[in-house]
Amino acid sequence: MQNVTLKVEGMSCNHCVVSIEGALREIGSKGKVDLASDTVAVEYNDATVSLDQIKETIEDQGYDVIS
Ligand SMILES: [Cu+2]
Repeated sequence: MQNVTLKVEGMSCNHCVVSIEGALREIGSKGKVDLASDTVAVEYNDATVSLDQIKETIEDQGYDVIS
């Protein structure tokens, strides 16, 4: 398992949390949004999901991955 914490812009409420965490679950990873620090902590298996895929998944929900 790999762990990464991404800085994400545009998350503001519980709806954002549900969208992002749900989308990450759909690609087989586990995300935890922290609205206070604008970050998403993601746990994933890099044999099945790439970091690029994770970033794309978050951006597809309408948010900007800063780092
Ligand atoms: Cu929201």
